[in-house]
Amino acid sequence: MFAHLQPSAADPIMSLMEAYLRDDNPQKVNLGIGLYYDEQGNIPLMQAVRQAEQRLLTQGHPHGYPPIEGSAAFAAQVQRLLLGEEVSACGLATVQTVGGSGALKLAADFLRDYLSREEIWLSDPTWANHGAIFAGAGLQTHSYPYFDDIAGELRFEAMLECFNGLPAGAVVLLHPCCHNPTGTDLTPAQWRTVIEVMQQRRLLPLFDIAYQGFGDGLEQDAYALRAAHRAGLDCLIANSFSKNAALYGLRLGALTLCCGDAQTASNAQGALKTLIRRSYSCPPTHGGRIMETILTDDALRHLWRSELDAMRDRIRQMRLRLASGLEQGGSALDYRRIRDQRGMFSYTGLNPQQLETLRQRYAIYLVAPGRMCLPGLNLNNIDYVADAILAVSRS
Ligand code: PLP
Ligand code: TYF
Repeated sequence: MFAHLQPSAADPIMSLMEAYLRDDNPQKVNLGIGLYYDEQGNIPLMQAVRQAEQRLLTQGHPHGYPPIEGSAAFAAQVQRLLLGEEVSACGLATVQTVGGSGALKLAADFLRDYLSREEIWLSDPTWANHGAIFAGAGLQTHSYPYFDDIAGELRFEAMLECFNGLPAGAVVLLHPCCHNPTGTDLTPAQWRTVIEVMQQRRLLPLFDIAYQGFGDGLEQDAYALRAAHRAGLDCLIANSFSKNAALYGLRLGALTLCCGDAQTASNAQGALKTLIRRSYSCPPTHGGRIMETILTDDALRHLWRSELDAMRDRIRQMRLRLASGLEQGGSALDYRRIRDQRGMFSYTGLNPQQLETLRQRYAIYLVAPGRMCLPGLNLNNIDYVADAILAVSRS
């Protein structure tokens, strides 16, 4: 029955990680997969998460089934985090999902089955899994101009021109902060322009926010979402707690629909529940309980935010130090990209040959084409990495 199956292409980011793990060079550096590592090179267990887990363990929760949409208290906290402390739940439908990826897959099913959408526009470039998730759900994927890798700049005018030419109702996926893979974001003024175009052209934004807190802060990174919501734009928001609470393996995210009025939101919630029920029935409970515990307790919420601030600051320090090493060493690479881009990633502009040499000669792993995951840097390896990049990119 299964004998006709052929080997599948491996996920390029995961394969790179495996190659890194197999590498026996003691100086190896992993700047590939999008994970936050601390100064010691470990995935952190945040103190806020540890304390919430201890509290949950003391309380003792039997492992019954949660509601199909996850807990209502968790959903209310997600809405505050995304749309601001004072947001009214009226007009919003939020469901807990299996990570940010689960939110995107649920959004794809909803767009296809309930809004009869057959297409979606993704930024060029974008996270590779976007194409796979939407195509896998039967939508045709198109791209809109986003980043010029030669000039190292956002293609803002070309992007607007594309949006202006889209048919009414077209779905556009936007990264509100910390664009993956380029690290290049829109300014608040550019977001306001995009939102105006979305309104005029009656486009439907799907915001994918997987790195809230890693750009300029939890509030600042939500600018686009809040501006769209204030403008009364209907939209979808997929968010993830994988990175900003380091809950990767617990698979926690949410999908929120901004629907305008309470009746529409209630109908939308019903549609999402139907889609969840028929695919995996209900979400896992533990991650949602942890985040609900943190976000509903002032002290834990404050602790989480301060830990996230420290993670963001550490990445920033690594950016500044690497950029200044490259500048002082006379690298031909545009060090300003590393310095100025936001979030976990930099699109360095390193070419395939340079990437290959970094990997073969120095055991330094980046994702093609030239995406560096900054948190893989720490005080023990940053000078080694700077010297290696200088060696492959001296002018
Ligand atoms: N969206 C983007 C842009 C991402 O980079 C990621 C993961 O890295 C996700 C969504 C999905 O996150 P999760 O691991 O929570 O499924
Ligand atoms: O872009 C990245 O590196 C992250 C991590 O199947 C990741 O998205 C990579 C592959 C994958 C899931 C997460």
